[in-house]
Amino acid sequence: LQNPLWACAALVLASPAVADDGYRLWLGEGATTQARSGVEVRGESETLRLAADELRRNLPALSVPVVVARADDAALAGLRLDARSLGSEGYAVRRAQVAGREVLLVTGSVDVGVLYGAFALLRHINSGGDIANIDLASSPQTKLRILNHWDNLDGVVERGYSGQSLWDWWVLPDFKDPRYADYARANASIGINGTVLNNVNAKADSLTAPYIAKAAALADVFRLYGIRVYLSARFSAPIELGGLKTADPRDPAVAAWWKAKADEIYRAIPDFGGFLVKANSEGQPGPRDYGASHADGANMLAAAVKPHNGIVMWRAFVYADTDPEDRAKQAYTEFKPLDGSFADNVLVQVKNGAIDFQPREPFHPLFGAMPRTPLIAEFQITKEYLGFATHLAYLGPLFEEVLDAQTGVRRGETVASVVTGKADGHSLSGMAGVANIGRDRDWSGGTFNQANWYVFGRMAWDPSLSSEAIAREWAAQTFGNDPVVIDTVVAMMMRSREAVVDYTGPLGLAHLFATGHHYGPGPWVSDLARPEWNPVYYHRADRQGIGFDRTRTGSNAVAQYAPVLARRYADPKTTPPEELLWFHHLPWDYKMPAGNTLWEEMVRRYDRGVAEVDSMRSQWATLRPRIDAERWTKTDAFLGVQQREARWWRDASLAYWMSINGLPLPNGSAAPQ
Ligand code: GCW
Repeated sequence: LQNPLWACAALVLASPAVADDGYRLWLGEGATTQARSGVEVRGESETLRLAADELRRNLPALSVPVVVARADDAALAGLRLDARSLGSEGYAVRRAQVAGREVLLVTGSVDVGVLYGAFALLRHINSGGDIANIDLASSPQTKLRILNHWDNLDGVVERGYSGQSLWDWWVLPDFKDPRYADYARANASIGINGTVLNNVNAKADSLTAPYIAKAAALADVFRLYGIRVYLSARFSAPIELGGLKTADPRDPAVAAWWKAKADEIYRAIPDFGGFLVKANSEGQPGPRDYGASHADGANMLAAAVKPHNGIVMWRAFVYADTDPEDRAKQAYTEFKPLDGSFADNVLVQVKNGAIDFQPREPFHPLFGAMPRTPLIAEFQITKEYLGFATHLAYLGPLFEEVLDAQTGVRRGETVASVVTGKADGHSLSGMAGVANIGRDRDWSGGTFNQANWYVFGRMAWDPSLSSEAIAREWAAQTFGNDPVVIDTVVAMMMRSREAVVDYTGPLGLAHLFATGHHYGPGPWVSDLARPEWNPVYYHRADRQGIGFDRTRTGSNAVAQYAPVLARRYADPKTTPPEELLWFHHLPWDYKMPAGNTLWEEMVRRYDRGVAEVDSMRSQWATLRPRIDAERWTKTDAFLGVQQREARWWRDASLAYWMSINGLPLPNGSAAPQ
């Protein structure tokens, strides 16, 4: 071992895995040294070829040949595959006799379904599955599985924590970065089929000819992976670009301008998906500026894209600085009466909760309240309120909690059943996720953030999948099939979001963040011009108590839920502790079910959150010999940041609460006295 070469070799042998900079995401090692399986493609299609290439590159040697074909291929006629039972984009992977040979068949009703099948097979193998009795079949439960990029045309990503925008507008459309295909491939591997390229805080420029050409270049790359391009539309564009005096949706000249604009876009992008609109919210223009309704605005745009089979996703995230009503109530108040008045190619896009992507919110009361309108649920994958890219917070349990919530409208009706369209028989349905993707080498600013992109796609495909099962598949594909790594990583992930809730805002507290950037604690902030932007608006703490009274004695937001839930939320005794202070203003010495006081319980939870982060870091430390140095080190450093900042959150918050309630720290608290 004197020879430096030997020393090198010894180091390589000792290291658990090849260096991994995270670029390959969950798409695995991809470089096995075994002989490749024979993969045969039937049919001429770029997408089928991509599916076959994926398998050639990434499948280990198998005992049978693999056949990649669409379900309507003549050679599969004898198999009596029912294309309809595969669903419109579904797949099947199973052993079959094709042209007299025993093969492993990867099929789907359409080309992209076959590609989804190829990825399902890889997921199965990489999670330790075998092919002896393989029988995978699935079809998506929602029609639109769509990323929302809050990417500005200058490259800045609003609420993005992983670098500049992936879209290099400057050199598009001439240069198509090969990374765009990698992006599309990653999305296809989890079933995502749409992407809104630009920020909902939209600039009209994105609808000019040069930007349409750039979007078309991206669409050309994404199309092969089954991904459609959409654009956020600025409602006042007819004024800014068209020189009109108004953007009033009832003005025929305005409607004509949008129609011509839609036609222009469709000439460049024949399968353009449609528009996403943020109107009359946080300073964005909209139909309300002219006394027209949100339905008037949405329907006018819907008419423009209708001849091309386009859709409009119209956001319900509205609240006005002029409205003294509880912010949590405003979207419902505005949209519920419009149910039934939207065109059939409009979806109303509703955030998971009524305020704004907090670490925990009760589900949005609009779910279940607009049966005649397809609702698309909007989740935030980027962690604006959960510690940006550094804090580890797996969002699967958050998505799952919302999707599984009973609306109380009808027996068995859940948010998921509304979002899939099943509850009310809508064929349009979908889930939108605000992307956490940027130009960082590892795409999402850290390995565990990739899991949030992953779980969004998987749950949009099938909201009944469990967040834990998805965490397991992600971990196996990301780190390899070492059971110790998988068990440890999954255990860390599954408790991580609750830890963030505990140290930032336990018991249903919300919006306590430092204002503007939303990083770190700021429950004391009270000086912003708009009252509902100040944390004090949300917690309402005083010497006697804390919490937002949303019962009849307060804003009565509880009445926006179905009666069975409204009753439950009206009484602190029947409100889940996790949502207690969201709905109630309670005295500091309110008795909790366990017999301790509200104050004692709050402190206990802050401490619990801090302890959980300590435990995540020591669990991660045990994995050091089993994970490549590059990814291990970055996560370890991030967990160090999170340990420090969980304490910052707890200590600053408690010091502030104590300055209001005058109470001492309960015995046994780990917080500094
Ligand atoms: O969460 C808030 C963000 C804004 C965002 C807005 C929205 C795009 O702080 O940055 O704007 O929500 O969803 O429209």
